[in-house]
Amino acid sequence: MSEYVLGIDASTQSISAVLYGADGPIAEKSLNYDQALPQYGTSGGVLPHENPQLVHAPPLMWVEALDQLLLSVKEWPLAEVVAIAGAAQQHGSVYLNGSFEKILSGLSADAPLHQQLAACFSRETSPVWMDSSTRVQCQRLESSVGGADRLRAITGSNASERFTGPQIARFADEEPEAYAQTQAIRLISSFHASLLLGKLAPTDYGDASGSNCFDVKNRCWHQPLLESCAPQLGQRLGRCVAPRTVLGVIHPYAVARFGFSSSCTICAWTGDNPASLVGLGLEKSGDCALSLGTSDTFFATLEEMPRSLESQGHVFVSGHNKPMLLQCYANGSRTREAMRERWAYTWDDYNTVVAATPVGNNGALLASWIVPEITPYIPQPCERSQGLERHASAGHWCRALLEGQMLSRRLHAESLGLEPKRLLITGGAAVNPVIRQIIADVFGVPVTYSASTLGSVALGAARMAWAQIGKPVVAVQGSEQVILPNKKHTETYTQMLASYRSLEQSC
Ligand code: ADP
Ligand code: XUL
Repeated sequence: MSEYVLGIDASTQSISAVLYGADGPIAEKSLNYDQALPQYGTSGGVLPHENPQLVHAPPLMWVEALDQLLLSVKEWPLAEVVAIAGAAQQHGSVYLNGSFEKILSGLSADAPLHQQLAACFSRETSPVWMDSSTRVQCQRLESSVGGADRLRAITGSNASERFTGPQIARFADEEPEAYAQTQAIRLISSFHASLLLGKLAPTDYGDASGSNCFDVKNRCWHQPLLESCAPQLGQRLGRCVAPRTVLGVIHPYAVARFGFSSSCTICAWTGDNPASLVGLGLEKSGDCALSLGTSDTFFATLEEMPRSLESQGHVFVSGHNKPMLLQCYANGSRTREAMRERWAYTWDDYNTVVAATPVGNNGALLASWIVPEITPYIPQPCERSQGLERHASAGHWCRALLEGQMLSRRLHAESLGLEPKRLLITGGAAVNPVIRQIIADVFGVPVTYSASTLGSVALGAARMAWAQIGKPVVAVQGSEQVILPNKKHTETYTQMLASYRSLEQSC
């Protein structure tokens, strides 16, 4: 009998699964939340809100999506899947009442998961990583340990609005009764793992490190930080474990409903970035990647904990259980999409007009943040341009957005001391050849891109499960493209960095 594993990616806009075996990935399947489950009213996987700082999603939608995805892959040899690992968008939290574990353990395989779990939430919506409404709670957290530097030294991050600790603190502050009725809180990753395990699953170090309550050096919750977020928070969050720890065997519900073997094991789920790092094979210290998903993230593997950290970078625990450095940009793909929609273009139209404008845009620059930005910290949507009035064609605007975004990625990576020798790129927008070339030219290094449609997050999760069952991971052959930088273009961009920095600082 063959052996397979499954890797699942519960991302911001969609959920995907990859079937993986001795020769690497075999099949993949994706479900987009907005398209497949329009009844939840999400746009880009989140609930529209008039306040741009409040960004939530319905956890019941994630439950239904997981159920539908696994039903849709029933033709895969699920009975031969020996382990499942997964990853989810980071930081978001799911609030469960006292009935969750009881209902979960008694599920009937004949009814959809979401119908049976509908009454289990003590909070109907979950804040996700795009939420930036917790400034007050962030300040409180910093002062609870004696300031920003101390918090960064313990947790590897500045107090960050989207992080799980400040998000829970705001809920406890504003809805103390609902908080009191919350028996358990899980990260989106450990919530999904719980559904497959049939009981509350622990959170892995990778996702715990995005909470502002985790001691990254000692790999454990930091009790005083938990307490300063909300009463008895440690009890509600449960324990945390090393990435890909085996949590137990799969829920009998999933055996009966989807056809898994009853001996299939469930590994701890992690965050999408820690898993993506594994999927991209970033093992050597200094290997860097730029992921162009809903968020853009720039990340690198580290051998050791850095001694000090610039305020806009985070140290997380990677899927390899090593430190990783990460910067996150909230204005990634959806901001590029907004520019495309402004001119009613397809991506091909977009690329055609960009190709017809000169590299460097005759010095015209744009910094556009349609949602509050994380790197740099910009609390409200804002747009700043320079020289675009003189070059007001669609091509100039479309190019200016891409060039501005990538100049920003280089500027902030350099501020963390990250100067890659080569850069791996991944995420939905990495399919775009114009974007790939601009990245190579702005950074002045070869860019490696895997032309396989497979996302690095689901692949990373699958590789974590595969390694967990003691098998060697094979490199995917033949689908890699290398995009070389054009030296003249790199010079142009290097000269533009200072002007871009001033533009960014003017917001
Ligand atoms: P996430 O994992 O955060 O849900 P993905 O990595 O799946 O996101 O990326 C989805 C994004 O990819 C979409 O928002 C879309 O704008 C972007 N995208 C898809 N195709 C292209 C393209 N040809 N050019 C630029 N962006 C694209
Ligand atoms: C990382 C971050 C995002 C989310 C969604 O800190 O907030 O990258 O993980 O992808």
